[in-house]
Amino acid sequence: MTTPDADRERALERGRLLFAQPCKFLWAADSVDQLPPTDLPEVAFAGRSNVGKSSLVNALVGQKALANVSQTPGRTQKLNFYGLGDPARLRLVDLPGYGYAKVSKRAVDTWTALIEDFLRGRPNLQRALVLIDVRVGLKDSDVAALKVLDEAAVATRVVLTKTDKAGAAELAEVTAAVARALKKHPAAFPDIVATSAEKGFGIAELRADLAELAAR
Ligand SMILES: Nc1nc2c(ncn2[C@@H]2O[C@H](COP(=O)(O)OP(=O)(O)OP(=O)(O)O)[C@@H](O)[C@H]2O)c(=O)[nH]1
Ligand SMILES: [Mg+2]
Repeated sequence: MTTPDADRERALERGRLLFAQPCKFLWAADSVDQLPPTDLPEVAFAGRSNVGKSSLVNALVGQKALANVSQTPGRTQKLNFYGLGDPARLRLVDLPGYGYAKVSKRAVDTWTALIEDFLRGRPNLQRALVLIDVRVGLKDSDVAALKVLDEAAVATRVVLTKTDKAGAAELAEVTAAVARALKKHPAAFPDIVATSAEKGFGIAELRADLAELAAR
């Protein structure tokens, strides 16, 4: 008989093994006409500019500089596709940030439309991760993204980022507030993953979660 602990250990091990495989940059798209084929399961990293999407991709795959990271919001300007595994079994899609960026409003509007089109119309999108900075909390632009994902019925995991910057009380408060808001979003799982790309918190759990989606 297996115990829940043994199941959890096995899931963590599957995650560790998958993310220990090579991960390579495949493709960057700045329009939905340029997307790669839909032959592999994909996970999208969505969230406001500067929330830590590219940093989380790097932490998951254990590479420092696969995805471009910057202090200036608006670093990632295209949909960047990475292939995990050799041969690839899962694609990670690092999206531009929505909500705000230190670029023109027109650029933000163009990216927002691109991100929404992608999230709505990608048949092999198995999971969206919506990242929320623990020091910023849930904003209107996040709620708008969660609504798009509800409408498209994309299974969504909310991930808190930069939790190394928050104390335990703040983390618990933000987690509870976000969990309350998620009750209105049927596509979102109720469980929230707290992460720090910097300190490695929550990375093993998230790897285990995503390993469930990889092609066999
Ligand atoms: N303290 C801390 N800082 C982080 C963490 N993750 C990311 N950062 C910092 O946050 C800033 C933005 O990180 P990015 O990964 O570029 O964020 P992004 O969401 O990809 O940003 P855009 O591509 O501009 O939308 C950088 O200065 C990172 O070093 C974390 O876990 N802890
Ligand atoms: Mg980025």
